[in-house]
Amino acid sequence: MQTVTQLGVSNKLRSLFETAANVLVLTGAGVSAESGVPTFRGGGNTAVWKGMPFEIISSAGMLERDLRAVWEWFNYRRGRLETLKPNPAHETIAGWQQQFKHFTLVTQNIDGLHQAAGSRDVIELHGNLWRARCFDCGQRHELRELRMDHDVPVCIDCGGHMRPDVVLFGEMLPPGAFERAAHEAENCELCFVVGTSAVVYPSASIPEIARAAGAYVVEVNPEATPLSDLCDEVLTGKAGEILPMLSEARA
Ligand code: BV8
Repeated sequence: MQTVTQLGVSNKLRSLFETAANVLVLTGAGVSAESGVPTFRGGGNTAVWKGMPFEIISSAGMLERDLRAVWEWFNYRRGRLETLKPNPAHETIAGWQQQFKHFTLVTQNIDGLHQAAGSRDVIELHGNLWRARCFDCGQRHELRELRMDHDVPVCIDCGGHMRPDVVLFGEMLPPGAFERAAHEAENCELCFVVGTSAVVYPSASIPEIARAAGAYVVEVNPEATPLSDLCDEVLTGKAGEILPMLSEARA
């Protein structure tokens, strides 16, 4: 594993960045940190809501226990996101979609900032907090379109109560999302892992799959993670600074 500061990248990565035809990027909360979105772990951040740790308030059990509290938690987060914009990391990744012959963006984030930066066909492993899903008929609707019943959105199609269209702890990922991401990871030459603490599974296994299939895996993070030792190269620093620098190196 080569560890280089954010002042330079290895010749191997520089040349791969020039020639790669199949690239995959996996992002986590760190890619949105410079947009002002709080991360969940690391850097002294431990997301807590009314005394409940993040892994509790964002768990499947809470839906039965207190659906209104879950909606209060997600409404609070959406409120904080309303004014936030994509940062240079999101924008650079959106540009890579046109730059490489075959490009896949897989995100653990639910904030929608990759799409706001112009990324298309994003594989959202953990859903999206701007959408709701009906408990009864399963329909998904943009939250902005829905009326509320005692703080809980009501399905336009069947009138049933809805939940955030987000994967909570203890829940399966959206059907096909992980499988598609794993397939792309098995076929990519170059895999970037940007802004994730790599502790949440099965998402954190995507770079492991890429590495096992022979991809060159590059981590972009100010801190070391459990994944760092598996990576071929670690670029230590902020995504909003390193990713544009990488693109300039190619230009
Ligand atoms: C599953 C949506 C199968 C919600 C999230 C018991 C029962 C069931 C399952 C489990 C169990 N015990 C463990 C599990 C597995 C569990 C898991 O992995 N738990 C962990 C905590 C150990 N996984 C699951 O439950 C998954 N489902 O396993 O299904 C199953 C089902 C039933 C029964 C058995 C098995 C579902 C996981 C999805 C949970 N939902 N989010 C919400 O947001 O409210 S996960 C949550 O963590 C977010 O999505 C987030 O994206 C994700 C990962 O976190 P990161 O993105 O990495 O963010 P983090 O803050 O941790 O790190 C930020 C990083 O950025 C840091 O490294 C930091 O240094 C860096 N950084 C900071 N600034 C910058 C930067 N990097 C670059 N630039 C910067 N400027």
